[in-house]
Amino acid sequence: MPLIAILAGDGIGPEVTAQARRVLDALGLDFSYQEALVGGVAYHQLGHPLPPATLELAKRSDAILFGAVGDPSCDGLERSLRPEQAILGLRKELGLFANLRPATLFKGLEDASALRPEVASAIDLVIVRETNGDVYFGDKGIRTTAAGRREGYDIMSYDEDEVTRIARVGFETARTRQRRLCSIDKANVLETSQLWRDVVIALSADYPDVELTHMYVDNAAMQLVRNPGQFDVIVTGNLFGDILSDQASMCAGSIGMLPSATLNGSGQGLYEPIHGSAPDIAGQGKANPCAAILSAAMMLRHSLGMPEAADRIEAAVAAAILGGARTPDLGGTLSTAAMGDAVLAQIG
Ligand code: GGG
Repeated sequence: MPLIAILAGDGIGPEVTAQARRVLDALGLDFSYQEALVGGVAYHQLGHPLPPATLELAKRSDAILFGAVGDPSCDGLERSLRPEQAILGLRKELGLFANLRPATLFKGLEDASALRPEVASAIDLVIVRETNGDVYFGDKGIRTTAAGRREGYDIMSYDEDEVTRIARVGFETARTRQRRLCSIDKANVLETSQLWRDVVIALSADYPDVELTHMYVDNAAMQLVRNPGQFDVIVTGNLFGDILSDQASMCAGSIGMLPSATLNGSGQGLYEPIHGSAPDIAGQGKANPCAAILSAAMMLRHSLGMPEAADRIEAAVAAAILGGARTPDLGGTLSTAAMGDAVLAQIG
C-alpha cells in the first residue's frame, strides 16, 4: 500500500491539505498516510522547520503531500531556522530538482483571469522550474565592504549537468504535449544564463521532434500576459520559475488554482499548491483548496501510477468550477470546506 507523507505546514496549509485528503479518501483506493510537522509550526514545537523525524518520513514515503510553509512570527529568525528552509531542505535532501507547474484556465473561470478576455482561454502551459540550484542554494551572506557598508550577496550558479537534467525534463514534458519548448533565461546579461542556453541548445540534438525557442525572462513576463497561447512548455531556473509561475497563476484565475509536482527521477515526488501559507486568511475557511486537490491528482499520476484516479480528480475540479463553485479568490463566497464538498460531489 503506498505511503503518503502529509506535511501540511503553516497557515492555510492544513486547511487545503485536509480537503485534498478528503478527495483522496473518496476515491476508494488504499493508501496509508502519516503526518509530520514542517515549517513554522515545526520550529515552534520542535525547534527546527525540518525536524529529523519529518525528513525521515519524507525519505521513506512514496509521495509527499505538502501544504505550505511561512510564518510571520519567524521573520526575525536566522535564515536556517526560517520555515521556508523546510521546503528548500526537502528539495535538496531528496534531490527533488524538477518542479512541474501546470497553468491552465478552467472553463468558467474566464472572468477571474487577469488576462484580456480575448487571450484568456489560450493559457495552457507547463512551467518546468529547476529547484536544486540557482541563487536559492548558492553561497550567500552579508559582508562588510572595504568602505564599511553592509553588502548582501547570493551567488547564482548552475553547472552543465544540472542544466542538462532539467532541460531533459522540459523536452520530455514537451513530448507529452504540443512538442514546443521555450527556454527562459537572461543570457544577454548573466553568465549562468549563457551556459544554460548553450547546454539547452546542445541537448536539443536529442529532441529533433521538439521545437525549441529561447526568451529573455523580462520579455517572457510580458509575453505571458500579451500572448499566453504561444507557450506550451517553459523550462527555466529556480528564481525565474518561481516568479513566472506566480504570474501565470493569475492568468489562470488565481494562485489558488495552481498545483505542482517536484520530482527527482526515482518516481518519488513532493506535491504542493504553488501558493504559500497566506497568514492573512489562515484559519478563516477562505482558502481555495483546488490547487492542493489538483496536487493530489498530480501525485496519483506521477508517483503512484494511478493516472485514471488522477483524471477523476481533475474532471471533478473542472466540473465543480464549471458548475459555479467559487471561493473568494475566484469572486465567490464558498468556504474551503464547501469548495471541497463541491469537488467531492463530482467524484465519479
Ligand atoms: N506551497 C508552497 C509554499 O509553501 N511556498 C513557500 C515558499 O517559501 N516557497 C519557496 C519556493 O517555492 O521556492
